[in-house]
Parts: sequence; C-alpha cells; structure tokens
Amino acid sequence: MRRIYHNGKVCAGRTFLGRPRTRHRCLQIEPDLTDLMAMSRDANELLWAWKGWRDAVGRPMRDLYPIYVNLSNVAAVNKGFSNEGESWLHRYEDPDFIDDIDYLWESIKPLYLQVHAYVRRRLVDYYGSDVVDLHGPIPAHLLGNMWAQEWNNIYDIVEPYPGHGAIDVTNEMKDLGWTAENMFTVANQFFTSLGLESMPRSFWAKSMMVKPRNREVSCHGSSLDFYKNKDVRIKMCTEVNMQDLFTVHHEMGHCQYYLQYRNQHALFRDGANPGFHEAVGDTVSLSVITPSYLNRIGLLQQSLSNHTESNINFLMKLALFKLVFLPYGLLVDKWRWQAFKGEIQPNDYNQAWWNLRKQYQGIQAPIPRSPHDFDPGAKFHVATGTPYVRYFVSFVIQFQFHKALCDAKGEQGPLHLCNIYNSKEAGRKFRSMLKMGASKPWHDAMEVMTGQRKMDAKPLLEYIQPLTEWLRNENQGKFVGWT
Ligand code: X8Z
Ligand code: ZN
Repeated sequence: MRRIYHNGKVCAGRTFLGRPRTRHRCLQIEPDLTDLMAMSRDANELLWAWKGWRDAVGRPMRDLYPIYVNLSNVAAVNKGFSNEGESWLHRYEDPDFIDDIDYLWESIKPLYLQVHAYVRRRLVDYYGSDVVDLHGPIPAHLLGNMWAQEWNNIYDIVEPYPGHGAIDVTNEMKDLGWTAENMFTVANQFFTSLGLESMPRSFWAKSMMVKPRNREVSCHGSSLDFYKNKDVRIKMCTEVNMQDLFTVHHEMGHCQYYLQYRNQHALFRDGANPGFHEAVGDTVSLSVITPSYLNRIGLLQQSLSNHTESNINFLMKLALFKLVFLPYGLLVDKWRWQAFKGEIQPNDYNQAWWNLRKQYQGIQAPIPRSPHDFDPGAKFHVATGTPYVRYFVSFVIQFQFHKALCDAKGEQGPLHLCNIYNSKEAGRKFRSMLKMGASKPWHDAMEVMTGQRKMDAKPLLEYIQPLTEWLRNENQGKFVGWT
C-alpha cells in the first residue's frame, strides 16, 4: 500500500475534457497535485485531479486493506489487545479518551457549522448552484486541498474584507529569494531564541530539505530520531511558500522534542502522547504567523492594523487552516477503529467513509462512489498505517500551549497577536515539559505546561472569538448545517 501511494501518479489521456491533451507529464501528489488542488479554480480540472488520484492509489488498495486489517489485528491480539485500534488508543493511557475527544468536538462544532455555512455560500457565489448546493454538504474537490482537510488555500474566494490585507507572505519569500535552507535556519532561530536546542551539525548535513532530482522519494514531510547522540533529521520536499514555512517548523518541533528528551531512559524517549509530539512545532507556528513576527523576519512591511476588518481576515484564514481541520482529524481514525473492530466490512468500507465525511465535515464526494473505490487509501496515513487522531489532539492542545506560553511571557493582548519569540520565560516552561518525554502520564506533562490536567477547547475558542461573533452576524437568517 505504501508503494502504491508513493508511486501514484495522475496522467492525462490523449484528450482531456474532450479537448486535445495539454498536459504532457504525469502529476505526482507533491508538489504537482497539491499545487493544482490549491490553485486551480476550474471545477472540471479539480474534479479530474480529485478522481485521478483516487483511481490511481485508492482503488488498487481496496483488496489489500482487509488483509492489512486482519494482520494488524493478529499482531495486536498477540500483544494483549482486542484489536489494532485498541493498541493505538493505549498510547493515550486514559479510558475516557474517546469520550473526551467527542466532548471537545461537540464544543467546537457550533463554530465549525458557522464557518461551513459561510464558506458554502461563498462557493455557491463562485461556482454556481449547479456545482454547490446551498443546503447540502460541500463537494470535496472545491476546498483547495486533495482531502478537504484544510481550506486555507481558498481564502481568496471567501475573504471577508477584500483589500484589508490577508497575510500571505509567499510572494515576499519568493521575491526575496528565500531557499529551503533559509526556512530551516529561521525555524532553528525561533527555537534558540526561546533558549531551546539548536539543531546539531549532523542535522544540517544529513537532512533531506529539497526534493532530489536524481531519484524518487517519499515527499510527505517527516522527522526521524536515530536514538544515537544528537542524530535527528528531517525529510521534506520543501517548496518556498508560507505553508511549507509552517511545515518546516512542524517537523523541527519533532526534532526539538527528540533532543529535549534524549537523556531519558530509552522507553521514555517519546512524546507524552502522540498529540504532544505533533503540537510542538505548531505551537511555535502560532507565533510565526503573527504580523509582528513576520515583520521581524522581513516578510511583512505593515503590521496588522487594529482595524476590525484586518483582524477578521486574519482569523478567517486561521480558521480555514486550524478549525476546519478538526472534524477530519477525528473521522480518519473513527473510520479505522470501526474497521479494526469489524464493525464495518470491506464491502461497506467506502460508504462508511463517506458517511463519516458527511456527518463530521459536511462534505460529499463530487461524483458517485462505488464499493470498488477505496477513498480512505488516498490519504498518506491510511496507506502507511500511521494513526491520525494525534492531529486532532494536537490542533486542540497547541492553543492551550500557546496560551500558557503567552501567559509565561506576560503577554496582555489578544491571543492571536501573541508572539513568544525571544521569551526565555516561555522557553523555560516549554523545556520543562519537553524534557519529560514519556516518563510521566501525559496529564502530568499537561499540568507542567498549562497548570491543568485535561485537554481543553477553550483557548482555541478564545483565540477565534472575534470571528465567532462576526460569523453569527453574517449567517443570521441563513441556512446553517446540511440536509
Ligand atoms: O502528516 C503531517 C505532518 C507530518 S507528521 C506533515 N500532518 C498531517 C497531514 O498532513 O495530514 C500535519 C498536519 C496533519
Ligand atoms: Zn508531525
């Protein structure tokens, strides 16, 4: 399945949409298809890429996945679990974990519904009501991302106040001649400004920062701990744009955690839980996206004025990136837990997937699907057997971490403008949690960092609060939800 995913390509036939073919090469997922999904505004072209990717990698996995499920379950049972899903959940060391994440989602859902309704209306305006139904789930190919997991790439379509600034520094990065290496250096400087570790010499020598020309590689960003001295590395096909600037910080966050807990016993050289590991770099990114920081590194001239309009624009983009991800972050493993438990059978795998996509995200397949399709397999983490609920956890707790570090710094202003760069107090707090690794239950690590022992959606909701009010007003009298 891994090989199918990594070798997957979408090639145009002799004709494309009835016209002679204009594409001469086959497209890979990174960067070609990712860029196409982000930038194309032609619904037919988007559908071509969306369907092509699922035909190329989902379908061929359909008959392999049940074998994988059975084998994983055999291994899990041998380890003393009832199935593989139980074995994954064991990492969270908490019998209430599922109830807790369901509760978190319920408290975030009302706001998600508002964003969903607003985005859908703007898509109807853009593509027309024959493409998007004003009362239905949103077709999955129009949201700027192959999996409709983050929608920030269609910010231009949904921008609340055109002309009031949207922070996208991609053009500035390109104009100033930034390289992948610059992006890594800037990320490293952020961590060291907090008094945390600098990436060691071997990191710079042995990481793969750009896509090599002479061989095929797996481009999905990842980080590695070689458990030997300070040998930690990143493997990434970095492109010079704002999204990848965040991904560089994300991956370096993993490496920072490896370095911080390297003196623990081998058994404890791990995250407090997998969601903590995913949250380290993203917590830093919440400062990196602030106008004050982007200004400091020369990527933004003006600072965010205190006009409501520019703050709403900023928060809309943030919501499309972080809030919108949450239902997806939850449903991927909801689906796999059901598959591992045998609650869904191979013939129903795809239908069950789309039921969850509709239930949680309010999106639908743009064309009819059949039991021969296997759309979950079109996602890297499903093809490679990587658990996913960690990202849901991360996208909630990174706001708790951000708030705690802003408090440590002594910031008074709104959370979305807080930038912890250079704060040694914030760094000390961060380090005291990171160096614990997995030596204590994650609730203890959470307490060290935030003073409380539970996951909590309040900091995320507090961060987005000004947008929440704006959306309620904007959606007044309009249809919210989907039929
Ligand atoms: O897979 C990743 C990271 C590597 S751990 C790039 N992420 C998830 C995804 O791409 O689906 C980060 C956000 C969610
Ligand atoms: Zn990660």
